[in-house]
Amino acid sequence: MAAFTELVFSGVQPTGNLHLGNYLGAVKRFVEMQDRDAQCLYCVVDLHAITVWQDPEALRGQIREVTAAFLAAGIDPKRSIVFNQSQVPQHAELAWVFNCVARLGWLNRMTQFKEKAGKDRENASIGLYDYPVLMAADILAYRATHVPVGEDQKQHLELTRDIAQKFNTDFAGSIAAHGHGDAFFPITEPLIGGPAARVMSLRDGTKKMSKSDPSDNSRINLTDDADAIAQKIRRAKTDPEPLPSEVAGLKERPEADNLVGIYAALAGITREEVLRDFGGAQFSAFKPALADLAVTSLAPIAGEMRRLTADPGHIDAVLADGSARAETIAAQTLDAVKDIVGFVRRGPSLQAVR
Ligand code: AQP
Repeated sequence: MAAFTELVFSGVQPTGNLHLGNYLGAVKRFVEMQDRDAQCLYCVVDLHAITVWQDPEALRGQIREVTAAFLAAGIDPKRSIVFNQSQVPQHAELAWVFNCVARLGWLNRMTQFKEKAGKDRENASIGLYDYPVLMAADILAYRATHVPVGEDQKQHLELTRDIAQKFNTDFAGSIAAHGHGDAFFPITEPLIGGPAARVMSLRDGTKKMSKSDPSDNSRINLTDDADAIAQKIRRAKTDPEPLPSEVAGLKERPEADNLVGIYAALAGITREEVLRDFGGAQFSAFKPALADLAVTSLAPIAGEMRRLTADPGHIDAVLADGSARAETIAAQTLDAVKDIVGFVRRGPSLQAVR
Protein backbone atom coordinates (compact mmCIF):
# COMPACT_ATOMS: atom_id res chain seq x y z
CA MET A 1 0.00 0.00 0.00
CA ALA A 2 1.30 3.47 -0.87
CA ALA A 3 2.12 5.67 2.11
CA PHE A 4 -0.74 8.09 2.73
CA THR A 5 -0.95 10.59 5.55
CA GLU A 6 -4.60 9.74 6.28
CA LEU A 7 -6.67 6.58 6.28
CA VAL A 8 -10.36 7.19 5.73
CA PHE A 9 -13.00 4.59 6.52
CA SER A 10 -16.77 4.77 6.36
CA GLY A 11 -19.74 2.50 5.76
CA VAL A 12 -23.36 2.41 4.70
CA GLN A 13 -25.87 -0.25 5.70
CA PRO A 14 -27.56 -2.18 2.89
CA THR A 15 -30.98 -1.85 4.45
CA GLY A 16 -32.80 -0.50 1.38
CA ASN A 17 -34.21 2.93 0.53
CA LEU A 18 -30.86 4.71 0.25
CA HIS A 19 -31.87 8.37 0.49
CA LEU A 20 -30.74 11.96 0.07
CA GLY A 21 -29.54 12.07 3.72
CA ASN A 22 -27.23 9.10 3.13
CA TYR A 23 -26.01 10.76 -0.06
CA LEU A 24 -25.38 14.29 1.24
CA GLY A 25 -24.32 13.31 4.77
CA ALA A 26 -22.07 10.46 3.69
CA VAL A 27 -21.61 9.21 0.10
CA LYS A 28 -21.07 12.62 -1.56
CA ARG A 29 -18.42 13.38 1.06
CA PHE A 30 -16.80 9.97 0.49
CA VAL A 31 -16.26 11.02 -3.12
CA GLU A 32 -14.71 14.34 -2.06
CA MET A 33 -12.34 12.56 0.36
CA GLN A 34 -10.70 10.80 -2.60
CA ASP A 35 -8.96 14.06 -3.45
CA ARG A 36 -7.13 14.17 -0.12
CA ASP A 37 -3.80 12.47 0.51
CA ALA A 38 -5.66 9.50 1.88
CA GLN A 39 -6.28 5.81 1.38
CA CYS A 40 -10.08 5.57 1.46
CA LEU A 41 -12.02 2.43 2.35
CA TYR A 42 -15.78 2.42 1.75
CA CYS A 43 -17.67 -0.51 3.14
CA VAL A 44 -21.15 -1.90 2.62
CA VAL A 45 -21.78 -2.91 6.22
CA ASP A 46 -23.89 -6.03 5.76
CA LEU A 47 -23.03 -7.44 9.20
CA HIS A 48 -24.64 -4.32 10.65
CA ALA A 49 -27.69 -4.73 8.43
CA ILE A 50 -28.63 -8.10 9.96
CA THR A 51 -28.88 -6.59 13.45
CA VAL A 52 -32.53 -6.30 12.36
CA TRP A 53 -34.02 -9.10 10.27
CA GLN A 54 -33.39 -8.89 6.52
CA ASP A 55 -34.93 -11.02 3.83
CA PRO A 56 -31.89 -12.92 2.40
CA GLU A 57 -32.71 -12.39 -1.28
CA ALA A 58 -33.52 -8.72 -0.73
CA LEU A 59 -30.31 -8.26 1.28
CA ARG A 60 -28.17 -9.53 -1.59
CA GLY A 61 -29.85 -6.99 -3.90
CA GLN A 62 -29.42 -4.19 -1.37
CA ILE A 63 -25.69 -4.92 -0.97
CA ARG A 64 -25.30 -4.58 -4.74
CA GLU A 65 -27.48 -1.46 -4.77
CA VAL A 66 -25.36 0.36 -2.17
CA THR A 67 -22.22 -0.64 -4.09
CA ALA A 68 -23.81 0.71 -7.27
CA ALA A 69 -24.64 3.97 -5.45
CA PHE A 70 -21.01 4.31 -4.34
CA LEU A 71 -19.76 3.84 -7.90
CA ALA A 72 -22.51 5.95 -9.52
CA ALA A 73 -21.81 8.84 -7.12
CA GLY A 74 -18.15 8.87 -8.19
CA ILE A 75 -16.22 6.54 -5.89
CA ASP A 76 -13.44 5.08 -8.00
CA PRO A 77 -12.85 1.44 -6.98
CA LYS A 78 -9.28 1.65 -8.20
CA ARG A 79 -8.34 4.60 -6.00
CA SER A 80 -10.58 3.65 -3.08
CA ILE A 81 -11.21 0.22 -1.61
CA VAL A 82 -14.89 -0.68 -2.04
CA PHE A 83 -16.01 -3.86 -0.28
CA ASN A 84 -18.63 -5.55 1.84
CA GLN A 85 -17.98 -6.21 5.49
CA SER A 86 -18.89 -9.92 5.61
CA GLN A 87 -16.10 -10.77 3.15
CA VAL A 88 -13.47 -9.55 5.61
CA PRO A 89 -13.64 -11.79 8.70
CA GLN A 90 -11.32 -9.54 10.73
CA HIS A 91 -14.22 -7.12 11.42
CA ALA A 92 -16.09 -9.71 13.47
CA GLU A 93 -12.89 -11.02 15.03
CA LEU A 94 -11.74 -7.61 16.23
CA ALA A 95 -15.27 -6.87 17.47
CA TRP A 96 -14.92 -9.80 19.88
CA VAL A 97 -11.69 -8.42 21.32
CA PHE A 98 -13.39 -5.02 21.65
CA ASN A 99 -16.38 -6.64 23.37
CA CYS A 100 -13.92 -7.49 26.09
CA VAL A 101 -12.56 -3.92 26.20
CA ALA A 102 -15.81 -1.91 26.00
CA ARG A 103 -17.84 -1.51 29.20
CA LEU A 104 -21.51 -2.31 29.61
CA GLY A 105 -22.12 1.16 31.01
CA TRP A 106 -20.79 2.74 27.79
CA LEU A 107 -23.19 0.75 25.61
CA ASN A 108 -26.11 1.44 27.93
CA ARG A 109 -25.74 5.13 27.06
CA MET A 110 -26.09 4.65 23.28
CA THR A 111 -29.17 6.57 22.19
CA GLN A 112 -29.48 4.90 18.77
CA PHE A 113 -30.05 1.51 20.41
CA LYS A 114 -32.74 3.04 22.62
CA GLU A 115 -34.45 4.61 19.57
CA LYS A 116 -34.22 1.49 17.39
CA ALA A 117 -35.15 -1.02 20.09
CA GLY A 118 -38.02 1.20 21.23
CA LYS A 119 -40.29 -0.15 23.93
CA ASP A 120 -39.74 -3.80 22.97
CA ARG A 121 -36.13 -3.84 24.18
CA GLU A 122 -36.20 -7.43 25.46
CA ASN A 123 -36.91 -8.54 21.92
CA ALA A 124 -34.09 -6.58 20.24
CA SER A 125 -31.15 -8.63 18.94
CA ILE A 126 -27.90 -8.69 20.87
CA GLY A 127 -26.29 -7.56 17.60
CA LEU A 128 -28.32 -4.35 17.66
CA TYR A 129 -27.06 -3.63 21.17
CA ASP A 130 -23.47 -4.47 20.18
CA TYR A 131 -23.64 -2.49 16.91
CA PRO A 132 -21.32 0.34 18.08
CA VAL A 133 -18.61 -2.15 19.12
CA LEU A 134 -18.66 -3.73 15.65
CA MET A 135 -18.50 -0.20 14.21
CA ALA A 136 -15.38 0.48 16.29
CA ALA A 137 -13.88 -2.73 14.88
CA ASP A 138 -14.75 -1.68 11.31
CA ILE A 139 -12.84 1.55 11.77
CA LEU A 140 -9.92 0.31 13.83
CA ALA A 141 -9.28 -2.84 11.78
CA TYR A 142 -7.70 -0.32 9.38
CA ARG A 143 -6.46 2.00 12.13
CA ALA A 144 -8.44 4.69 10.30
CA THR A 145 -7.55 8.27 11.13
CA HIS A 146 -10.70 9.91 9.72
CA VAL A 147 -14.34 8.85 9.42
CA PRO A 148 -16.81 10.95 7.40
CA VAL A 149 -20.34 10.34 8.76
CA GLY A 150 -23.66 12.09 9.35
CA GLU A 151 -24.34 13.71 12.71
CA ASP A 152 -26.39 10.72 13.93
CA GLN A 153 -23.18 8.70 14.22
CA LYS A 154 -21.39 11.17 16.52
CA GLN A 155 -21.99 9.17 19.70
CA HIS A 156 -20.82 5.92 18.07
CA LEU A 157 -17.61 7.62 16.96
CA GLU A 158 -17.02 8.79 20.51
CA LEU A 159 -17.34 5.18 21.64
CA THR A 160 -14.78 4.14 19.01
CA ARG A 161 -12.37 6.68 20.48
CA ASP A 162 -13.05 5.40 24.01
CA ILE A 163 -12.38 1.80 22.94
CA ALA A 164 -9.13 2.77 21.20
CA GLN A 165 -8.02 4.73 24.23
CA LYS A 166 -8.83 1.91 26.67
CA PHE A 167 -7.12 -0.71 24.51
CA ASN A 168 -4.01 1.50 24.29
CA THR A 169 -4.04 1.93 28.08
CA ASP A 170 -4.93 -1.65 29.08
CA PHE A 171 -2.19 -3.11 26.89
CA ALA A 172 0.34 -0.26 27.08
CA GLY A 173 3.22 -2.51 28.18
CA SER A 174 2.59 -5.12 25.51
CA ILE A 175 2.09 -2.46 22.81
CA ALA A 176 5.49 -0.96 23.62
CA ALA A 177 7.14 -4.39 23.90
CA HIS A 178 5.90 -5.27 20.42
CA GLY A 179 7.41 -2.14 18.95
CA HIS A 180 4.26 -0.06 18.51
CA GLY A 181 5.36 2.83 20.73
CA ASP A 182 2.90 4.24 23.23
CA ALA A 183 -0.33 3.70 21.25
CA PHE A 184 -1.46 1.03 18.81
CA PHE A 185 -4.83 2.42 17.76
CA PRO A 186 -5.27 6.03 16.59
CA ILE A 187 -7.87 8.25 18.23
CA THR A 188 -9.98 8.58 15.09
CA GLU A 189 -11.30 11.98 13.99
CA PRO A 190 -14.97 12.08 13.04
CA LEU A 191 -15.60 14.28 10.00
CA ILE A 192 -19.10 15.59 10.57
CA GLY A 193 -20.25 18.84 9.11
CA GLY A 194 -21.41 20.88 6.17
CA PRO A 195 -24.97 21.99 5.52
CA ALA A 196 -26.30 18.41 5.28
CA ALA A 197 -24.80 16.70 8.32
CA ARG A 198 -28.36 15.95 9.38
CA VAL A 199 -30.94 15.98 6.59
CA MET A 200 -34.45 15.98 8.02
CA SER A 201 -37.68 14.32 6.90
CA LEU A 202 -39.60 16.22 4.21
CA ARG A 203 -42.78 15.61 6.23
CA ASP A 204 -41.44 16.68 9.64
CA GLY A 205 -38.42 18.96 10.00
CA THR A 206 -37.75 17.70 13.53
CA LYS A 207 -37.19 14.07 12.45
CA LYS A 208 -34.14 12.70 10.64
CA MET A 209 -34.67 11.60 7.04
CA SER A 210 -34.52 7.84 7.45
CA LYS A 211 -34.73 4.60 5.49
CA SER A 212 -37.19 3.12 7.92
CA ASP A 213 -39.74 6.00 7.89
CA PRO A 214 -43.00 4.37 6.74
CA SER A 215 -43.81 7.42 4.58
CA ASP A 216 -41.98 7.32 1.24
CA ASN A 217 -42.81 11.04 0.88
CA SER A 218 -40.57 11.75 3.89
CA ARG A 219 -37.43 11.03 1.87
CA ILE A 220 -35.95 11.34 -1.60
CA ASN A 221 -34.64 7.91 -2.56
CA LEU A 222 -31.55 7.73 -4.73
CA THR A 223 -33.56 5.55 -7.11
CA ASP A 224 -36.43 8.09 -7.48
CA ASP A 225 -37.03 9.41 -10.99
CA ALA A 226 -37.24 13.12 -11.86
CA ASP A 227 -41.05 13.25 -11.45
CA ALA A 228 -40.96 11.62 -8.01
CA ILE A 229 -38.18 13.97 -6.82
CA ALA A 230 -40.04 17.08 -8.03
CA GLN A 231 -43.33 15.91 -6.53
CA LYS A 232 -41.81 15.11 -3.13
CA ILE A 233 -40.17 18.56 -2.97
CA ARG A 234 -43.40 20.25 -4.06
CA ARG A 235 -45.25 18.46 -1.26
CA ALA A 236 -42.54 18.99 1.37
CA LYS A 237 -43.89 20.52 4.56
CA THR A 238 -43.11 24.23 4.96
CA ASP A 239 -44.40 27.22 6.90
CA PRO A 240 -46.24 30.22 5.38
CA GLU A 241 -43.42 32.77 5.79
CA PRO A 242 -41.02 33.78 2.98
CA LEU A 243 -37.38 32.72 3.34
CA PRO A 244 -35.36 35.02 5.62
CA SER A 245 -32.33 36.87 4.32
CA GLU A 246 -30.13 35.81 7.28
CA VAL A 247 -29.33 32.29 8.59
CA ALA A 248 -30.43 33.38 12.08
CA GLY A 249 -33.95 33.72 10.65
CA LEU A 250 -34.06 29.93 10.05
CA LYS A 251 -34.01 29.24 13.79
CA GLU A 252 -37.31 27.75 14.98
CA ARG A 253 -38.17 27.04 11.31
CA PRO A 254 -36.97 23.41 10.95
CA GLU A 255 -38.60 22.71 7.58
CA ALA A 256 -37.26 25.91 5.98
CA ASP A 257 -33.84 25.28 7.49
CA ASN A 258 -33.85 21.73 6.10
CA LEU A 259 -34.73 22.75 2.53
CA VAL A 260 -32.15 25.55 2.54
CA GLY A 261 -29.54 23.08 3.89
CA ILE A 262 -30.37 20.57 1.15
CA TYR A 263 -30.07 23.27 -1.52
CA ALA A 264 -26.72 24.41 -0.08
CA ALA A 265 -25.31 20.86 0.05
CA LEU A 266 -26.44 20.01 -3.48
CA ALA A 267 -25.04 23.26 -4.88
CA GLY A 268 -21.83 23.04 -2.83
CA ILE A 269 -22.43 26.44 -1.20
CA THR A 270 -23.32 27.68 2.29
CA ARG A 271 -26.76 28.44 3.74
CA GLU A 272 -25.74 32.13 3.75
CA GLU A 273 -25.12 32.01 0.00
CA VAL A 274 -28.50 30.34 -0.61
CA LEU A 275 -30.25 33.07 1.36
CA ARG A 276 -28.33 35.76 -0.51
CA ASP A 277 -30.14 34.53 -3.65
CA PHE A 278 -33.48 33.47 -2.14
CA GLY A 279 -33.94 35.70 0.95
CA GLY A 280 -37.47 37.13 0.78
CA ALA A 281 -38.65 34.50 -1.75
CA GLN A 282 -41.79 32.46 -1.15
CA PHE A 283 -41.59 28.66 -1.12
CA SER A 284 -43.60 28.70 -4.33
CA ALA A 285 -40.48 30.17 -6.00
CA PHE A 286 -37.83 28.34 -3.96
CA LYS A 287 -39.23 24.82 -4.25
CA PRO A 288 -39.10 24.63 -8.08
CA ALA A 289 -35.49 25.88 -8.00
CA LEU A 290 -34.65 23.23 -5.41
CA ALA A 291 -36.46 20.54 -7.41
CA ASP A 292 -34.50 21.49 -10.57
CA LEU A 293 -31.22 21.33 -8.67
CA ALA A 294 -32.10 18.00 -7.03
CA VAL A 295 -33.14 16.44 -10.34
CA THR A 296 -30.00 17.69 -12.11
CA SER A 297 -27.80 16.35 -9.31
CA LEU A 298 -29.53 13.05 -8.61
CA ALA A 299 -30.97 11.86 -11.93
CA PRO A 300 -27.55 10.96 -13.40
CA ILE A 301 -26.75 8.96 -10.26
CA ALA A 302 -30.06 7.07 -10.44
CA GLY A 303 -29.45 6.35 -14.14
CA GLU A 304 -25.95 5.05 -13.49
CA MET A 305 -27.21 2.94 -10.55
CA ARG A 306 -29.76 1.31 -12.87
CA ARG A 307 -27.06 0.58 -15.43
CA LEU A 308 -24.71 -0.89 -12.82
CA THR A 309 -27.30 -3.03 -11.01
CA ALA A 310 -28.22 -4.62 -14.35
CA ASP A 311 -24.77 -6.25 -14.25
CA PRO A 312 -24.46 -7.91 -10.81
CA GLY A 313 -21.38 -9.85 -11.98
CA HIS A 314 -19.44 -6.60 -12.34
CA ILE A 315 -20.52 -5.37 -8.90
CA ASP A 316 -19.59 -8.68 -7.29
CA ALA A 317 -16.15 -8.49 -8.94
CA VAL A 318 -15.62 -4.97 -7.54
CA LEU A 319 -16.56 -6.22 -4.06
CA ALA A 320 -14.33 -9.29 -4.33
CA ASP A 321 -11.35 -7.20 -5.37
CA GLY A 322 -11.98 -4.59 -2.67
CA SER A 323 -12.49 -7.25 0.00
CA ALA A 324 -9.18 -8.92 -0.84
CA ARG A 325 -7.37 -5.56 -0.62
CA ALA A 326 -9.14 -4.65 2.63
CA GLU A 327 -8.32 -8.03 4.15
CA THR A 328 -4.61 -7.54 3.49
CA ILE A 329 -4.67 -4.45 5.72
CA ALA A 330 -7.05 -5.83 8.36
CA ALA A 331 -5.09 -9.09 8.69
CA GLN A 332 -1.96 -7.12 9.63
CA THR A 333 -3.89 -5.28 12.33
CA LEU A 334 -5.34 -8.52 13.69
CA ASP A 335 -1.94 -10.24 13.78
CA ALA A 336 -0.59 -7.33 15.81
CA VAL A 337 -3.67 -7.30 18.08
CA LYS A 338 -3.29 -11.03 18.76
CA ASP A 339 0.37 -10.54 19.70
CA ILE A 340 -0.49 -7.56 21.91
CA VAL A 341 -3.34 -9.38 23.68
CA GLY A 342 -1.20 -12.49 24.23
CA PHE A 343 -2.72 -15.05 21.87
CA VAL A 344 -0.59 -17.74 20.25
CA ARG A 345 -1.13 -17.65 16.52
CA ARG A 346 -0.05 -19.43 13.38
CA GLY A 347 2.84 -17.80 11.52
CA PRO A 348 5.73 -15.80 12.84
CA SER A 349 4.25 -14.05 15.83
CA LEU A 350 6.42 -11.36 17.35
CA GLN A 351 7.63 -12.34 20.79
CA ALA A 352 7.59 -9.60 23.36
CA VAL A 353 11.11 -8.80 24.49
CA ARG A 354 11.34 -7.99 28.15
N1 AQP B 1 -30.74 12.04 7.57
C1 AQP B 1 -29.43 11.95 7.43
N2 AQP B 1 -28.70 13.08 7.23
C2 AQP B 1 -27.34 13.02 7.08
N3 AQP B 1 -26.65 11.85 7.13
C3 AQP B 1 -27.34 10.71 7.31
N4 AQP B 1 -26.98 9.43 7.39
C4 AQP B 1 -28.07 8.64 7.60
N5 AQP B 1 -29.17 9.40 7.65
C5 AQP B 1 -28.76 10.70 7.48
C6 AQP B 1 -25.60 8.98 7.25
O1 AQP B 1 -25.55 8.02 6.21
C7 AQP B 1 -24.49 7.10 6.51
C8 AQP B 1 -25.01 5.71 6.32
O2 AQP B 1 -26.07 5.50 7.23
P1 AQP B 1 -26.55 4.02 7.50
O3 AQP B 1 -27.35 3.55 6.39
O4 AQP B 1 -25.41 3.17 7.82
O5 AQP B 1 -27.33 4.12 8.82
P2 AQP B 1 -28.58 4.85 9.36
O6 AQP B 1 -28.12 6.06 10.08
O7 AQP B 1 -29.21 3.83 10.19
O8 AQP B 1 -29.53 5.23 8.15
P3 AQP B 1 -31.04 5.61 8.32
O9 AQP B 1 -31.51 6.11 7.04
O10 AQP B 1 -31.26 6.51 9.47
O11 AQP B 1 -31.71 4.21 8.59
P4 AQP B 1 -32.73 3.82 9.71
O12 AQP B 1 -34.04 4.27 9.21
O13 AQP B 1 -32.62 2.33 9.76
O14 AQP B 1 -32.32 4.49 10.98
C9 AQP B 1 -24.01 7.39 7.93
O15 AQP B 1 -22.82 8.14 7.84
C10 AQP B 1 -25.11 8.24 8.49
O16 AQP B 1 -24.64 9.15 9.47
